[in-house]
Amino acid sequence: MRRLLPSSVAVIRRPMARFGMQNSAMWRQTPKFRLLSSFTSRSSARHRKPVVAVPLAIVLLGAGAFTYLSYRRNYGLNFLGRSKTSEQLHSLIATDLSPSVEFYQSYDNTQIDVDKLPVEVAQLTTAPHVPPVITRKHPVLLRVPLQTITSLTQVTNQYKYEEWTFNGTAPGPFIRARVGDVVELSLTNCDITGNPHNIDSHAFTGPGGGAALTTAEENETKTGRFKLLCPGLYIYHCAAAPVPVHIANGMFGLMYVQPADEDLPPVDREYYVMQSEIYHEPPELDDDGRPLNVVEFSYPRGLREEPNAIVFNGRESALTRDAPLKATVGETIRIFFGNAGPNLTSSFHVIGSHFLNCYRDGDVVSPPARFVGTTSVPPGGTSIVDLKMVVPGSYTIVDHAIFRLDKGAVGFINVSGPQRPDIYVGNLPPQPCVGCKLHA
Ligand SMILES: [Cu+2]
Repeated sequence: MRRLLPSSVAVIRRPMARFGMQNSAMWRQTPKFRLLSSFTSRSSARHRKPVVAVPLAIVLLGAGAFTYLSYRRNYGLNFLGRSKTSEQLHSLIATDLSPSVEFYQSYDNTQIDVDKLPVEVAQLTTAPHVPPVITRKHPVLLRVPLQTITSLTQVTNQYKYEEWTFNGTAPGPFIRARVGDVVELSLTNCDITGNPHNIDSHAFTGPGGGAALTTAEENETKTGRFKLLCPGLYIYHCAAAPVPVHIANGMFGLMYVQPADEDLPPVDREYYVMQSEIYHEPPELDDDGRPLNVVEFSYPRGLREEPNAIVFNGRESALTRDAPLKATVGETIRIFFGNAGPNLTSSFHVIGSHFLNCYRDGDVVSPPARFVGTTSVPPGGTSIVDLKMVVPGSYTIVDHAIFRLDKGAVGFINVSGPQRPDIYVGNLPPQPCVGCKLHA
């Protein structure tokens, strides 16, 4: 009979014998058996103690109910199992994600008497400088006078190029305004080539971004008024035909529309940096057969998207030899960055630093991204980035599509101040690599 017993029973009987329990009746009286059988044996239900089973059931039921209710709430269902209405969901989205959108949308419903607004003339700056923060809390009629002028500029270390410009520089002036302002933009065409010009500002609301109202022939002035409804950093450019030629020749700049309530958190310095491409033909030869140092626009290269040069602030050495950006250890700097293109997306990056705040796409209403390394800025797009300069030295501004550094896409931020060996140190002094364009 014992031989027929399952091996598990035999296993139980061996310890029973060891503890002097010669039969199963004795074993069933032990607390250990009662505990084990409360989980495993239906026949021993009369011995089960509620001390263990009831709390366990409560915990399991509670966990199940919590999971179920969380699921319903996440999928927009109330506690009775009914779906929230679309209005309720819309209200939730508007409240949770974008509290300022409705506020700014109210601007287009508010009629104002423009002639009763205080009048100001915009303070315009050339890159890399930015006008001071606007501190007033009321809208104004903001006069922005622009002129179109040609300018023969040393765009690369090798060549000069006749740029078409707003106010004499490419990029054109930085325009700073505030939501609710009415920009009165007057465009005077002083271009002796006879080309018409205009303004398409991405900050303006209406057909063509203002182009149709501002197209000015040679020696003509056109004026338009544009109420600023949306905060953010926007590019403006000429949109006279053929548009790609006018942009490629240098007719672009940045307009920053400050939020109505208050501007971004203050920083120690603000800079204006704009990326663009230059497309040119090979130089013509002079009477002695030597190549000229002046080149002209190449439509075929523009069409093929093969720029000869990719530059910051209009020319190859704008932020290197001519005028690197400056900062001191401990300062936070803000770069208002725009990409005029006309063709290439920029992978904007500052070597050795991070974008503490990155207001992607120039969006100053949403919370910024934090500690970003590289941000993507398409042609016609912008980004605002804040950097805290912690360690002294030279920091390199690049388009991280890194072959482009050989086409001129390099700039520097020179940071002065005491060393920080606790953060950045080597066993030998720093030694830039020979011939390197990235490290000054
Ligand atoms: Cu133009």
